Amino acid sequence: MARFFRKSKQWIRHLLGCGLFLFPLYSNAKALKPEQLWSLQPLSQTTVPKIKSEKVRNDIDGFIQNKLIEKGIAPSPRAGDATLIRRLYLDLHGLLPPPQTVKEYCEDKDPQKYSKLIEKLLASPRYGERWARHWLDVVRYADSNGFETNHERKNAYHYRDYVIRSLNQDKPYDQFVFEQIAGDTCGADEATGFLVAGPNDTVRGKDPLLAKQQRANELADMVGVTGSTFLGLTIGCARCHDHKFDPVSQSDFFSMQSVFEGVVLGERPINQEISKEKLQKIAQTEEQIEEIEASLLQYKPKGKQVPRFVWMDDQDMTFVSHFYKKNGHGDNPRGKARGFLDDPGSAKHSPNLSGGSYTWWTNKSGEPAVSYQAAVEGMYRVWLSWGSGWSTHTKDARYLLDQDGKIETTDDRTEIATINQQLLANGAGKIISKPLWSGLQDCGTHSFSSSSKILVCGGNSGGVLTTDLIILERADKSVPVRRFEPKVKSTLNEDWFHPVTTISVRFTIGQTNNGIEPCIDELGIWSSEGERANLATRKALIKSVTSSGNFRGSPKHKLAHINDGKFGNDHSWISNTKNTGWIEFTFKQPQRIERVTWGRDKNGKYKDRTPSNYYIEVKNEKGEWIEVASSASRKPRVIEGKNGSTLFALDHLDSEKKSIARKFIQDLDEKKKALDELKKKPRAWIGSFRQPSPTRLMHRGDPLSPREVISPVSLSAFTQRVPEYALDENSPEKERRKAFAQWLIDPKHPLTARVMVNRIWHYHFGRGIVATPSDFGDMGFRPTHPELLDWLAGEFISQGWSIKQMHRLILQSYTYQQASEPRTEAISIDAGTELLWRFPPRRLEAEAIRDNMLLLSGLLDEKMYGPGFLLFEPNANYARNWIPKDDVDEKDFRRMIYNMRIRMEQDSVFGAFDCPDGGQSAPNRARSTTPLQALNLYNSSFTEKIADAFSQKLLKQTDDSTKQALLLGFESIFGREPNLQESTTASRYVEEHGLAAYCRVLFNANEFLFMP
Ligand SMILES: [Ca+2]
Ligand SMILES: [Ca+2]
Ligand SMILES: [Ca+2]
Repeated sequence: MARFFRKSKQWIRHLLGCGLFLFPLYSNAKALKPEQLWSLQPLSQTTVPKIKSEKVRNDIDGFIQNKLIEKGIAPSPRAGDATLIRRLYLDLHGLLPPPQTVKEYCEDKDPQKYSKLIEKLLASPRYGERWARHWLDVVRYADSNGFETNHERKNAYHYRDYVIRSLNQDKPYDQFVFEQIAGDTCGADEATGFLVAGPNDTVRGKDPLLAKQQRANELADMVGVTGSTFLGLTIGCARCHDHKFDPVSQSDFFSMQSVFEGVVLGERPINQEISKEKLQKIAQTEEQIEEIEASLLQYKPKGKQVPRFVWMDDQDMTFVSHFYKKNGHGDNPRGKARGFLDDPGSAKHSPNLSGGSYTWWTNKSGEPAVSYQAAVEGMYRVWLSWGSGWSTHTKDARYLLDQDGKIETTDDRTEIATINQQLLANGAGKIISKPLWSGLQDCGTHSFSSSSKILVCGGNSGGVLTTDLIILERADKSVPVRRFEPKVKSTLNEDWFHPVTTISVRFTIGQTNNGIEPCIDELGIWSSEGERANLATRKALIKSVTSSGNFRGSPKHKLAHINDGKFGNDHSWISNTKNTGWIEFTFKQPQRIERVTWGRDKNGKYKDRTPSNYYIEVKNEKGEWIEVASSASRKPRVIEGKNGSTLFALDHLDSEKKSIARKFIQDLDEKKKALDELKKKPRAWIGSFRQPSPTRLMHRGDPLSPREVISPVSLSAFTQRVPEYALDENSPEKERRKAFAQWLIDPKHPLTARVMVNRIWHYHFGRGIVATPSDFGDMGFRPTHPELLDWLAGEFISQGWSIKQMHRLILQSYTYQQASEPRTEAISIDAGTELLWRFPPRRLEAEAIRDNMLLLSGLLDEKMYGPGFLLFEPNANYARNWIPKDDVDEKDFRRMIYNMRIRMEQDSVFGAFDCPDGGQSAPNRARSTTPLQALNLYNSSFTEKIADAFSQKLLKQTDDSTKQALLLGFESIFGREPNLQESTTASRYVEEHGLAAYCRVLFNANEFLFMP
């Protein structure tokens, strides 16, 4: 009775959890001192009890049977082969063994067959899928945010996959722990999904108090889960004041919070090595693109070509040929600095026009790597660009013009330039070890014939040669273009020209992107002197603004809006003629100007009506209009392809050829899109980090009552037990998590190993040596076998923290191999089977039931990893309203570990089987029995569908013999043949109700739902 009382007290205390509201009840209770709490003591050096018995297979049995002898209970007999193989399969894989495998195993005479089976099952990838589920329960993993909006997290799965992989490769547990706390510091970015796996309140009001509270809750979640997962301590209870029972102070809580203070929830690009398969796919796609571009060449316009500009990017195979294999591409980094991807350009240089990357080659001194053929006739100015930024690049790349384009004749070559490819155009910039675009360098005018080629040849120095955009500009004007511009944007465009003094400026439109009346929301004319201001909005300077005609009918569109300083559709001008129109500004006095800016809708909402073909003129002293800029000097617009794939019009082709060429262009578009996709870094819901300001203790846990600054130092209860860390309040964010993780995995740590071996034990036997796997504090249960727990923890550490080694140890014990049948005399002493006089049978989890139904019916899709499947209707509501799908199909037939877990929602069929929703850590699943379970399992459309498939499969395997099919069904699901009574009943049932109904009955049998 006393024992019962002590136990129930433990339970009640545990169930009530941390004791804030228990305070009055326990006002006299004092928290334990570190030396009083059993779990904080160093691992004891235990001697293994030696027992002479054939029922002892390894040291575990010594501990277990020693206790059984004390209580006067005999161990159970060893379970039969059929039971053992079923138990092992369900325990390690969560899947049933195939009936044939069961048969072979039972007939096998090899005395090593049991050990061999363990090895086989541990080596299978199904093992990681099964055991990852256990871990995900503990770390409260889910695929949605929870709270009011409960949006899905499409990219959380990277962490789930990390756990599966780690288990399958038997990653040492100390490493596994370290990576989840600080994986970003050691190439395991995705492991930090652990830190941010908890719920996330995305509704951030404008109230700063509320925001503080939300952030405090986030951090408390991280501290709490880290404490319970790895330490088995309810540290979260010390948020408001010192822990009521365990030696954890409030300052311990905030010290641990300071470790995580810089962790931010959200999605970010993941740093992951690109897999070999992916690299291969990239190379393959690039090759296909080159092939299509080669086929397209024949549709190019022929004859004498004298375009004003020719843009030849290094990756545009319309112009470029390779002499040997390229090494790869240098992708310009994101950023607005010179040479970076988003470099907007300046008065002195063009914006980034590289198309995002350059090509790089092994530098072969004097040898051509690439040729550019523009197929133009006459004098052209050559603008060169290349990839720069690295000290490995050659300092003297040579650019030659080969007149006849024939590589074997060399006396027709003239030198265009020798270029230092380490630096930007004209020797500007510095070597910063980033793949930059050089910008354009004017290399003078040269005479071209249609067969002429520009050869890019290796220099005498350096290991790398690069190629990028080359532009030819027809040399019929004395002044070259000041700046080249990207394609027209609907938002805002700039047109720069050499400074000019004028009294009038005219902007003339010849074409729009969709063939209707052009629209401009604001036109700016910028002075080249003084503060370089927009003169168009200075009404005092302007004599008149006129146009070709104005769109009528809407007050949103007026001529007066062209220079009212406001942007967007509501403040714009529209012409009254399709495709065309002009605007003319006249100043009172001549102005010196250098730039015009204009756009369709700076707000980005409207993209139609955008001028695609236009020119800008100024009036000279004689009253003549002179063109200063036009769409011609912009990067050529895409004429046919959407993805930048063609640079020539198809107007010269007949309709048949046009349609063939269009097909090529379409293919090219798709391939280019695919390539872009392949090159994208995947995004993941994992930890993001920033340097935090010092952490402060919050009085009563209230984020509005900050008190003293708290530094990241190790928890006080472990002083002198574990090597400590003590960082200062401003220490770098990463150092904090590294120090904490190192501290956690120190072999002297009394909790890390104890907690983990107990979890492993818990999942094998259905109950831990400590029955509260995430609470090793005073509120938790005491271990039933303390010496065994310490011995296992010691083995765990000395065997390199190998989880699989722990499985082997446990599975090889006689204790695990016992039969599970109840025995009256044993039950009278130990009804709960805590002393393990038998193997405790237990009901399977929701996941195992569903997976096995799919397996039996032949529908299970074994595809591993990647985005999960969703058992709810797609949903775009701001606050998601998750409605279970009526019908499931093939893509939902993967193992349930790949099911997207939505917080606060349950799967309509299997949720009833105590499936946690990731709202909080679930270290110990309930195993309830409710009528709803039977109802779902018998009547749901899922069961009907699966039972139907199961019966179809059975008939197929038995050549439509119902009699054979029902036997095979029985064997497949129960791993044994039916007895006479069972087979008679089954036959009668099938006759009356059909095979599919019989399969439904099988799915509802206890023998299927329980692990024996
Ligand atoms: Ca390029
Ligand atoms: Ca030649
Ligand atoms: Ca405007």
